[in-house]
Amino acid sequence: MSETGSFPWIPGNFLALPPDQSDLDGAGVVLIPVPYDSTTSFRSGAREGPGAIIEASYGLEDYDCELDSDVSLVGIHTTPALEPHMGGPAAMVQRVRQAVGAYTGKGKLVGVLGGEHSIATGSVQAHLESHPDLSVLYLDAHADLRDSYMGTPWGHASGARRIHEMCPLVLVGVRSLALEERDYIRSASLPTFFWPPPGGDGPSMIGEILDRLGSTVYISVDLDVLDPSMMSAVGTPEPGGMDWYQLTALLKGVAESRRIVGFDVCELSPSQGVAACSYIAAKLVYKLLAYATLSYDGALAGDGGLAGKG
Ligand SMILES: [Mn+2]
Repeated sequence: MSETGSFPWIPGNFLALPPDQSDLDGAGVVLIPVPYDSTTSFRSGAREGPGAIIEASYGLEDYDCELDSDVSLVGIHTTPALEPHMGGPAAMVQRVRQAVGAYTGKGKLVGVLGGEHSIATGSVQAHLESHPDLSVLYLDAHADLRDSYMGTPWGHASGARRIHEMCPLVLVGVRSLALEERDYIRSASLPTFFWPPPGGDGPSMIGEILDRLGSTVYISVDLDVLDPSMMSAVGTPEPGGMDWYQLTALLKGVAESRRIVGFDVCELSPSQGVAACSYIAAKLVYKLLAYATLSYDGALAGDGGLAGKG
């Protein structure tokens, strides 16, 4: 070891993993930080989200009690942060598509750390190139179904609309809606699970959501799907949201019967809430990454798989 290499440096990647667990070549998972919030309309600050998630992740345990597994052993490579494109929202969506596509094309499971939720559009576009049968589970307090907002069709208020134009989409957690969005949901018969779900949040709800998804799934999370009592650090905190176990039970349910091929976790705006929010967001990224990895590898069957740990 060189003289400088002997100091106890903290690796600047998700989970602060050593090189043998974070080098690109050996990694099963690639995380792409996208510090971008240029179309945010209420409280900005999501550009600080990816850095806060990565820093908070240093405090996470690699071993996961629920899964009885150290999922970081699959190898998690964190790329440098993607520079925002100041040419406008359309150019930024295109940039995200290219960056994500560079890694999905290598067969990596890619997760995007936002940033505002509009980046999901570019990430889904890239995943569709590798998985034409993709369907998207979109978790958000808002429907994001405006055809255009504040002069652009590529902003945070239109992400779900753009995605629905490309592939099947299921909305879950919605509790704030514009009239235009309600009309679109009705005319397009778009599967939408409002929150709280009228029939309860148990297995039947998860089953109904699964019925609307294909076999290959991309999961897009706006952290405002969680209740602001636990996730206040978001641009638009909507009361009456999911709790931790409702969200993770749904994600685990998807992983048990579908192949999760990619995801994003967006809208952490750390200065708008308590410091715990960054840790919760980092933990959610790790849970999602773990569920996705276990479903992606087809490791769900048998005692060693996710299904055996329920
Ligand atoms: Mn939202």
